[in-house]
Amino acid sequence: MAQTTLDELRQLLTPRGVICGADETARYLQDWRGIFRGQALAVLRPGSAGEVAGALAICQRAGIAVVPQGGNTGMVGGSVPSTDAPTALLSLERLDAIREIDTIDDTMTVEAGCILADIQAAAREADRLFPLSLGAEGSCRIGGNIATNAGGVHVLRYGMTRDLVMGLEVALPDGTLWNGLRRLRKDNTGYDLKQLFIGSEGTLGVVTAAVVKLFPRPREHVVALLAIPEPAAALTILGRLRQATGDRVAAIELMMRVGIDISIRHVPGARDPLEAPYPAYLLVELATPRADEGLAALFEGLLPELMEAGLVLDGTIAANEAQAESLWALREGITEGLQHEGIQLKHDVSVPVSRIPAFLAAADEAVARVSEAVRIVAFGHVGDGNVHYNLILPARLDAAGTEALREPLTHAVYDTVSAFDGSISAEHGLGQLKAREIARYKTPLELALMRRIKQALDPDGLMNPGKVFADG
Ligand code: FAD
Ligand code: 2HG
Ligand code: ZN
Repeated sequence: MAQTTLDELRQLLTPRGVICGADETARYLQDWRGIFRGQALAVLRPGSAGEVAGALAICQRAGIAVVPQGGNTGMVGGSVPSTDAPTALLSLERLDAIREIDTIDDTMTVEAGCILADIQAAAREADRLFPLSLGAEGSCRIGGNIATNAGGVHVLRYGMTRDLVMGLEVALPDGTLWNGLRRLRKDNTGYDLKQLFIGSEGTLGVVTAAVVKLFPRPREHVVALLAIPEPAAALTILGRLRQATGDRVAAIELMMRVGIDISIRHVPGARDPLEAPYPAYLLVELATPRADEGLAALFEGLLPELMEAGLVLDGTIAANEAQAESLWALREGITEGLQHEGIQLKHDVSVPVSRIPAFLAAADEAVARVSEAVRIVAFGHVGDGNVHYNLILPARLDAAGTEALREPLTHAVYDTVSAFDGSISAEHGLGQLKAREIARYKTPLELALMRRIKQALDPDGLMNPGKVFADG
C-alpha cells in the first residue's frame, strides 16, 4: 500500500484503527476452521459508520480491494482475503453500539459489529425476543449475519435474517453512506434496496447498522429429545406438533446417531440421555409468549399417540433450563466436534421439506458410489428443509488421495441436491468455497443478472473479490 494511502487511512481512523504487523493481523487473516488463509496490506478497524465510508472512499481511489469482516465465524471463507489483489481487511468489531430499542415499534437499531448474543440479551432485558439463534451466536456479529442472510434454528417460526431486518445503513464502495434505517412494516416505494445487500456477502457494500424486528418474549417453552426410527418420521411428527400446539414449534432439528456420538465424544460433560442408541433423533423446542397455554401438558399428551404409531421410539423432556441446555449442547456440539474427526467436506444444502427423506437416501447412495469409506454426518434444520450433509474422509488418505475425492464427492452431493430441486447453499452463503461451484447449478440468466447487479454497485470490483463470483 502506498505510504500516502496508509497515512490517509491512519489520519481518518487514528493510528489504533490501522494494523499492519504480521502478529497482530494474523487472527483476521484466517478463518476459524484454519482452512482459508489470506493476505492483506492492512487491517482497518473503523469506529463509526462515517469512518467506514471514509475508508472505502480512500481504498477506492487507491484501487485497493476491501474484505469486510464481522465475527469471522463464517463457513465458506467469505471474510478472509482470497485473491492476490492489493487488499485491506475491514473489521466491523469496533462498531458495537446498540443505538436504540423501541418497544412500541418493536425494533432495535444496532451497529454492524454488535455480537448476536448481546442483541438477544438486550432484547430479553426489554422483555422482547430477537429470534435469530445459531451455534456461533457468542462470536458472530449482526453485520455478518445480515451479509450472509444467516438462518439458524428458528427459521421455521421466524424466518431467515432477511425476514428480521427492517432497515439498513450501508457504506457503498465509493464511500457514500446510504441511510436506509427505516422501521416501516409496509413500504412499497419501488425496489426493496436493503434486500440486495442482505445475503450479498460483502460484495456490494459494507453494512454499518440495521433496524431489526423484535417479538414477544416466550413465557413457556418445552425442549425434548425424541428418538425416531428414520428421517421420514420427522415430517409426520412436525405436522402433528404444529397442528396440536397451534404452530408453537420454534425449532425442530434432525440428527442421525453418528452426530450424537460425535457430540458425546467431544462436548465436555455430554452424555446420552436415553438408555439405548437409536437410528435418528429430533430435538424439539416448543415456545409460546403466553404463560397459560400448558404447552408441556399438550406435548406430553401427544407423545403416547406418536409412540403407538411407531413414530417416536423413546424420548426425554427437559425438566429445567440446565437439562434443556444439555440437550441443545448435543445438537450444537456437532459442528465443533466434527473439527476433531478428520478432514471434512461440508455441504450446507436445502431441498423442499417433503423431499428430505428421499434426498438423504439418494445422497447416501451417490456418496457410496464414489467411496464407501467416507463417513456421512447429516443433521440440521429439518423443519425448513436445510440439511448439513457433512462428509468425513478416511484418515488413511494422503493429501493427493484427499484431493482426488474432493470434487467427485462434492458433485455427487450437489448433483443429487439439484435433482431434488434444492440449493447448494441453504444458509452459509457461497464465499470462496462455493464461488466456482455455483456456475454449475444456477442458470446462465440468474448468473448474468447477479453480475449486472454487481457491476452496477461495484463497477471496479473492489468489494470482497473472489467471493460469490469466482473470478473476483
Ligand atoms: P463473518 O464470518 O465475519 O463474515 C461472513 C461474510 O459476511 C463474509 O463474506 C464477510 O465479508 C461478510 N460481512 C461480514 N460483516 C459484514 C458487514 N458488516 N457488511 C458487509 N459484509 C459483511 N450460519 C447459519 O446461517 N446458521 C447456523 O445455524 C450456523 N451455525 C453456526 C455454528 C457454528 C459453531 C459456527 C462456527 C458457525 C455457524 N454458522 C451458521 C455460520 C456463521 O456463524 C454465520 O454465517 C454468521 O452469520 C457469520 O457472521 P460473522 O459475523 O462471523 O461473519
Ligand atoms: C449448524 O446448524 C451450523 O450447526 C453448522 O449451520 C453446520 O457444521 C455444520 O455443518
Ligand atoms: Zn445450520
